[in-house]
Formats: sequence, structure tokens, C-alpha cells
Amino acid sequence: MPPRSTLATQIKEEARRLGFDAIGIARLPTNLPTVSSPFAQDSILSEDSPITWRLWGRLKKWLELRFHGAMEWMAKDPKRRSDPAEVLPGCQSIVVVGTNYYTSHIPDETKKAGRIARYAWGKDYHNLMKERLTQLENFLHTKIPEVETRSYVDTGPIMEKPWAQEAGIGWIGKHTNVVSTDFGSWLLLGEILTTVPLDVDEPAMDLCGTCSLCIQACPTGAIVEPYLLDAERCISYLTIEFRGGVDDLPAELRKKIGNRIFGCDDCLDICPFNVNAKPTAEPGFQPSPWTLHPQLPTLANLTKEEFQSMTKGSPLRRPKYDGFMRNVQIGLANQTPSNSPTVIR
Ligand code: B12
Ligand code: SF4
Ligand code: SF4
Repeated sequence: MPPRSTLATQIKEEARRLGFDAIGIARLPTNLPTVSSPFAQDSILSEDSPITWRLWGRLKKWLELRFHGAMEWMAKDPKRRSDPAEVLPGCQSIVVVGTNYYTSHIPDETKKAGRIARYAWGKDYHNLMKERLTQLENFLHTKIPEVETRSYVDTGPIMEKPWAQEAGIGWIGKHTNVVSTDFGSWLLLGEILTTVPLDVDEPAMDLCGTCSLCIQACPTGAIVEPYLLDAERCISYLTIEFRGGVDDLPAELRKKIGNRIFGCDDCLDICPFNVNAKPTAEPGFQPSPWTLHPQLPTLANLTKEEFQSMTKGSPLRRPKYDGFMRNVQIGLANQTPSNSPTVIR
């Protein structure tokens, strides 16, 4: 096996060659009882505790508050989600990658246009990043044939943001997303768990300071306190993950959703660290005319077949046809003066 520092450098060079914009390595505490151990229970919320115990404490608190809403998959085996060693026995290091998805386009929200969150303007990042991550994983296997790895982009049982902070990629801002001094709010994350001890990076420092712009910018008050998000009030959850119909949403929230028909960027857009954001080199993230300026009256007439064909290979499929059409109806109703006869289904 090559020396640890050489290997870490080679992995980083390869990651950049593959097109990742940010890369860092975090180490798991070793010789430690896993979060399932009774020893972990007493001190999980103390800042002196090992990171995996702290993550378990925070996730547990979030779930107890029912801030995950109907995302029951978040509550499934939370101990495993908090501790990568429960996902990959013997896990020693985590290689975290970030992809910049910023483009300099400005959405035109006038004339009955809806708004789609930036990450969904182009191709699905899950596929794009997973393909590259698998190549990076293969690279690692060629260097150390006996290494065991698991790689994930978003959907694995891993808390990606704290590991990105540990790996020095950026810090978790008060809106609970990772902010980078180089890329602002616009990084998507993925990671490889490995059974080798690699040279690690310095964790990133929290640079939010006294700023609270994201908390003030949130239309629904979903950031209930710094670093704590009630997903059930978050427009991203309501327009992507929530499965109910129009009438299942409280009128107050329906109104605040405004013209957002998929996700929400308000707390990300306002962050002063976006001043350093640079356009991505990845053509897959470029918007199409309809994702940049989605015309609500046109979308209101979409058939299921049209929806399927327009959203091929895009994250916009996640709420399915019914969820997407519900969002369009809410968006249209919010653009109609309240004394107008238009009724939302
Ligand atoms: C569930 C989920 C959601 C849910 C819940 C969001 C949430 N904040 O948990 C919903 C559907 C609302 C959502 C929305 C979005 N998401 Co999302 N989501 C996830 C997912 C799958 C899990 C997140 C998680 O573990 N939540 C559980 C809670 C407990 O953890 P938490 O949010 O990290 O909050 C804790 C920390 O802040 C922690 N904490 C950490 N450090 C510190 C320090 C101190 C001092 C304190 C007190 C606390 C603290 O305490 C909090 C809990 O109490 C991840 C992918 C993954 N596997 O990690 C993507 C992920 C977080 N999402 C992502 C994105 C892009 C979004 C959106 C921007 C999409 C959009 N434009 O609409 C929004 C942003 C909304 C927001 N303000 O967070 C990206 C974020 C990338 C980044 N740069 O951070 C991820 C990482 C996916 C990816 N692979 O890129 N998401
Ligand atoms: S994504 Fe929108 S609704 Fe959710 S916390 Fe950020 S600003 Fe609030
Ligand atoms: S807007 Fe301010 S408080 Fe929010 S993440 Fe950015 S720097 Fe931190």
C-alpha cells in the first residue's frame, strides 16, 4: 500500500481530474464503541463526544421533534445513519466530494412564471456524481486491492453535511446546509467510505458569525433556530417530499409557497458567501428554457406522458406527476388575486 499521504494526494488529484470541484478526507474515531453501544448513550449531546455520538444525538433530537415530517425513511435505523462504521464495518476514512452547480442565469419570475430550485435546472446530480464517484472508487481499488468501500450521493444512510465539514469542504451554516468559501451555497455532496486510514484534512470552521440572513429570508419560518430545520415547514419538503394533495396543506403554508413549484433556494440565495460563487464547468447543470422560466398556465395542462418526457433524467421526477401538478396549482392560485373566481383543486 502506498504511504497514506501519497495516497490521499493521488485520490484528490484523481477526483479533480474526474470533475469534482471540492474534495476532502475525514477520519472516523477508531477503537470506539459504535453508537449502538450502551456506552455511547450518556454523552451523545456533549460537544466533547466523538463525532458519531454527537451526530446520533442531533439526529435523535430532530426525529423526536418530528421535524422529519412524513420522511419515515429518515427515522429508519438512525443509529446506522449516524455512524459510518455501522454501514461499512471497519470504516476508517471518508472521502467527501462536492460538485459546483452554480450557473449565472437569473430566473424570470414575472408573467405567471413559477420557480424551480437551482439544483433541478439541468440533469440529475445523483447520476452525474455517482458515475464519477464509482470511477474514483475503482481508482482506490487499483491502488489498494484489499480495500473495502461504499459510495453514496444523497440517498445513502449517511449524514453527508457534517462529514463534509469534517473533511474541510465547508461548514454547516445556520440554514443547515454546507457553505463553502470557494463556492458559496452551491455544492452538492457525495462520499466514499473506506477501510483504509488516509491522511485527513482540517475540519472547516463555522464562519456564520453574527449573520442570520438565511433565517430572516425563510418565508415559512422553517429554520426554527440556528442550525435547526423543521422540514414540515420547509418549502423544499412541501414541494418535493410531501405526498398529500392541495387540501392537505394548511392555507397559511400554501400561500407562503408562492410561485415555487419545486424546491426552494431563498435561504441559499441570500448567503453573503455566494459572492465567491463561480459558474460550474459542468454542462449538465445548464438550465433549459422551461426549467428557468416555467410557465404555470402551460404546465397546468401537462399530461402525465408529457411530464414523464419533460423530466427524463431530471430530479424533477421526485414528487411524481401528482405532486408536481399540485405544486403548479398552488403556484397559479398564489398568482391570482384573492377575489378572483379561480379555485384550486
Ligand atoms: C432529509 C434531507 C432534506 C430535508 C431536510 C433538510 C435538513 N436540513 O435536514 C428537506 C427535504 C427539507 C431538504 C431540503 C433541501 N435539501 Co436536502 N437532504 C436531506 C438529506 C437526505 C439528509 C439530511 C439530514 O441528515 N437531516 C437530518 C438532520 C438531523 O440533520 P441536519 O439538517 O444536518 O441538521 C443538523 C445539523 O445542522 C446539526 N448541526 C451540525 N453542526 C452543528 C453545530 C451546532 C452548533 C449545532 C447546534 C447543530 C449542528 O444539527 C441539526 C439537527 O439538529 C441530505 C443527504 C444526506 N444523506 O445527508 C440532503 C441534502 C442535505 N440536501 C441538499 C440540498 C441541496 C437541499 C436543498 C437546498 C434543495 C432545494 N434547493 O430545495 C434544500 C435545503 C433546505 C435546508 N435549508 O436545509 C444537499 C445539501 C448540500 C449542501 N451544500 O449542504 C444534501 C447534502 C444532498 C446532497 N447530496 O448534496 N433536504
Ligand atoms: S429552503 Fe426555503 S423554506 Fe426551506 S428553510 Fe430554506 S428558505 Fe426556508
Ligand atoms: S446567510 Fe449568514 S447565517 Fe446563513 S449560512 Fe450564510 S453566513 Fe451563515
